[in-house]
Amino acid sequence: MLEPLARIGRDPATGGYVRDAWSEADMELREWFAGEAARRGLDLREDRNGNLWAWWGDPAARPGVVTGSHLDSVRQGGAYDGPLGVVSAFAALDRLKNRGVTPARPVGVVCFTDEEGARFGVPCMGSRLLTGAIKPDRALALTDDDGDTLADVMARAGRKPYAIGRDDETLATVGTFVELHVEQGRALVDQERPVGVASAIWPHGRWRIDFRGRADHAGTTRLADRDDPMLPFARMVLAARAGAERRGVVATVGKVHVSPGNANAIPGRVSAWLDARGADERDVRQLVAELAEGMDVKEESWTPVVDFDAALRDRLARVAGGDTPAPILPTGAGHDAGIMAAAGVPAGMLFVRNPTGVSHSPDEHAEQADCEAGVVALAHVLEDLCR
Ligand code: HGY
Ligand code: MN
Ligand code: MN
Ligand code: MN
Repeated sequence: MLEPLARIGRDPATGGYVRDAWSEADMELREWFAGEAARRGLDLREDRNGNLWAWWGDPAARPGVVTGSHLDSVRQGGAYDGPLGVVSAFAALDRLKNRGVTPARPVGVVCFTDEEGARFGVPCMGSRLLTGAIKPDRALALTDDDGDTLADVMARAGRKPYAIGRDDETLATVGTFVELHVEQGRALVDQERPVGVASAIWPHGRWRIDFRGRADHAGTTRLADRDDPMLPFARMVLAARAGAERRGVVATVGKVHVSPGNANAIPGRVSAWLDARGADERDVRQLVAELAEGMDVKEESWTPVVDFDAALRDRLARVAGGDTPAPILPTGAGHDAGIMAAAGVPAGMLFVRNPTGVSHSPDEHAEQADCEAGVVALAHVLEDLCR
């Protein structure tokens, strides 16, 4: 199933994926999802926020056990972050059907919209809207690099932007949510296990920092006369690294916009995105507060720590692990499962080993045998949760 997906949104020059929310690639991914649902006779629904749900059984009768992930990607991302969870969800359903299992509860496969926030900057938009973690007005006004708002692009995609927002009816269909995901670090490699279970998601956030100066000629403007925003920007990047090291957290500046963008002119403005995360919220908050002093900083998103339900976590580890319970690990990556958990939905996660630990890059990988182990574990988990 990963194979037909592999060409959608792929940049042939790099082998990386560009799958922005509501882009042409996203539309193709949605079609793929609809096709997989139809092939299995599942009932396909798109909620008001653009999340896709494929149901085996009717969740109106009884809240279901839902699994899935997302199909969008970071820019130049890998093939597995997101898609592995959706593909494994369908494959786990197939496995249950082939074994003649008739679940006592409805089982759903979900594809959340815009998990990465690659286009509008706020991650997990689909699950945030669904659970009310972001206000519709704020979401609709977010702009992409072309200046188009979320409202614009949803309308262009034939959706109703003014219908988005907390959706209790859809939420009520989700009794339990389990997201399978490629691991984005090397813990499972170190522990020599193909499948693990998430204990927690680190608190994390994104901030926009704007540096304004005065554009001028690169050849004729004396150094002393310059107001060059690139200099405070560079100091901020170094300070973020030093502060993160001091506090034992991580900080990343992965997106910068320099305008107007002339090789032969001092820039007038530098806009940077800071991503900071860590095990302890206070450390992350202090780092950002220290960096922000005297600067034009705007918080784009903040996701508090998520501790997954301990009983469900242990149950997943037992059922997914086979003879020995699966290892339990925290993660610095954000996921829709975290947003659902924060909204009070019983939620958990399975991780599948990634041999290099690399993610958000075309080098992201998972071995076929480990993917299969993930599907088997997920099928066991679904069967157990449906009891
Ligand atoms: O962790 C992230 O950057 C995103 O939520 N996947
Ligand atoms: Mn990701
Ligand atoms: Mn992901
Ligand atoms: Mn000139």
